Amino acid sequence: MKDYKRYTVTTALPYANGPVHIGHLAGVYVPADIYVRYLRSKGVDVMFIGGSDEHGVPITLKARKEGTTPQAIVDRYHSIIKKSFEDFGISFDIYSRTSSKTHAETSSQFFLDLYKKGKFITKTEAQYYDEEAKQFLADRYITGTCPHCGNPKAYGDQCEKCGTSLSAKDLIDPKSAISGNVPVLRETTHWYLPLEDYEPWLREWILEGHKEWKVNVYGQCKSWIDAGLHPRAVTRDLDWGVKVPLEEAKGKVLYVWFDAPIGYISASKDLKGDDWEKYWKSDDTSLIHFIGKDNIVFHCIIFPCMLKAEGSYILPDNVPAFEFLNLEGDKISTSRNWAVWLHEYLLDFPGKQDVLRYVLSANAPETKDNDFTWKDFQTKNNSELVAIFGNLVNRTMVLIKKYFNGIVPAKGELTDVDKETVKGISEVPGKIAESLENFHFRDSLSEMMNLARLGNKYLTETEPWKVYKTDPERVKTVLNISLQICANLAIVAEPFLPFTSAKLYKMLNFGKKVWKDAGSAELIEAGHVLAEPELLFDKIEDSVVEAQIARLQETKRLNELNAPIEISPQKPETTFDDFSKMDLRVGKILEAETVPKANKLLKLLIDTGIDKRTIVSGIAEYYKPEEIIGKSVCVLVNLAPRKLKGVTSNGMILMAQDPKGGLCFVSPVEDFNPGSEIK
Ligand code: B3M
Ligand code: ZN
Repeated sequence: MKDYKRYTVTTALPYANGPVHIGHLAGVYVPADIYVRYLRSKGVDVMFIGGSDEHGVPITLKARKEGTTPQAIVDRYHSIIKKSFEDFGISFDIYSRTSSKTHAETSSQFFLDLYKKGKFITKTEAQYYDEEAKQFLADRYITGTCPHCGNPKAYGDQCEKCGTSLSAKDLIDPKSAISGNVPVLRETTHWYLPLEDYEPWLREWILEGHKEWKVNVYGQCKSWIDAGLHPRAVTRDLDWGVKVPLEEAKGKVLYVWFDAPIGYISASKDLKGDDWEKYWKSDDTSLIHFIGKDNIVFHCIIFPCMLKAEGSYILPDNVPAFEFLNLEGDKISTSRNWAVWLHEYLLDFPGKQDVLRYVLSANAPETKDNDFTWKDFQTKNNSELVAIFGNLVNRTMVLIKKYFNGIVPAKGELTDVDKETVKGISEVPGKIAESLENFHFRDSLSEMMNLARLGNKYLTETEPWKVYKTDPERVKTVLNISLQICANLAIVAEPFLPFTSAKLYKMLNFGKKVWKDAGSAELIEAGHVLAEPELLFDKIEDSVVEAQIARLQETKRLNELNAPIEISPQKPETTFDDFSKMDLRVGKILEAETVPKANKLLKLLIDTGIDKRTIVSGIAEYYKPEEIIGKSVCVLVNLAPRKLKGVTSNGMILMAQDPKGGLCFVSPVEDFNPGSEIK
């Protein structure tokens, strides 16, 4: 790690069009928070920036869908997101928002500066326009088929299926996301940053100068640069966003990806006042962006080109972008509600922030996509946090209370095991630090847990609970050393498990220490009085995770029911007379049984109101006989009798097709008496 005087650490600003889920946490906020807490513990001057991205089409689309204003949407989600981050212990120095006044000023000034320096070009071009909505269709306002992978739901700026960044005119069969209409082309003028001018510089700065960046990040940058860079529009014809500060740009706003990263700067101004500049313009500051992999190009190419064009800013020193976290084997999706939402987790698991922080760090999608499952969540809690970390602390605290009344005993002469353990303690902080400084969060977490493992191994080998009967002096040394391990854990676990660390400090009755104190076996003096032992973690029962799994299964069921279906063409016209020849009645199922040698059929006895008759229906795959008795159904009663597998069927039950090709009854909403007519 180079010796920087200070750090500016930013996290991608989540769009305020929905709450935050575990994918966001695992890929951005948890690792960033770990990193920042570690730096603070080292005594480094660090500024930790977060905030909501409140502009852009995702917000206006959501508002339109809900029949409300973009402002109402961002107000709602900004407060949910901000509060859930706070409750989860993401320790931002400021959590700002891009609808703030400072941001409007900062971003429009930034645009003006580049404009005055002649850094933009303008282009007048035909762009898609929705004549009904009277609006240009930027970015997500237009959907169509991706030319690369054939995904029929690609957006005008990106295909979420194959990850390719697109421009609206690449889409096959474009449609307006507002009206569904086929758009027309209309001329409009926009301001562009000519990225191609920066290519030689980008090659030198990234491809030559930042070979240490993560492989996925470096690789994406290289393929962008090698594919050839093009002018990038920085304005849009929209009415939600930061107004373009030029007379000739009425009705235009800054492109959301132009204003959003400037949000990091605006937030810094709000936080630091006049002192903000050294965090952005001083070479002894390290700028680090934590982001997900879909944001790499914006943070590694476009924003740096903006900063370079302006000229007085530092550039990112590293951009540790993460891959994606899946949930129970499926891609997390806001629209399909396939997610674990942070604000809901906090309600369902009060006081268990650290369990989720732990599981997400252990499964951090550092180098490849990874999967979160509730079973794994339970296992990591029960067999790691409870059985390793919690167990060490609990045994140590309880034994000191039992044998020494909660007063820390003094060490005597050290045996070989003791010496080895003390040496082990001294090595841990360095190992954790090295991994953290290289953004290897999973390794650093397991080094932290190795300290707890060391403690458990030590207790197992020294067996103080047995030895006490014969040699209480020896037990003093053992418990002193294992308590020193607990004290070390309070320090080194803090970045990962801040709530647990705080509890542990309290139990140890121990003033807060810093990173450089860790590694010592002399942290707590003999004679020090401990507070009451408490459990740090408790077991998560099967029923708790099963409830979460059941909830996801219900989501999946609903998604399948609402899945888009192939619509068959309308049949040729019929007449009212033809229709009224059919005698349709409400009927009640009185009996149901399977038909021998016909696994698709059920033989039903139906009360039609007119009579009680047998109808054979091809529904055995969808219903069990016993579950349908007593159900009201719709029956075509005057259908000519037919013989099916030897049984005569006197009518037909009406069925609706479900999206998976299955069938379900069409039933009257209220439970009418059999015989009532259907017209
Ligand atoms: N809001 C995109 C996203 O949430 C965007 C990040 C902005 S960071 C300046 O993926
Ligand atoms: Zn695609």
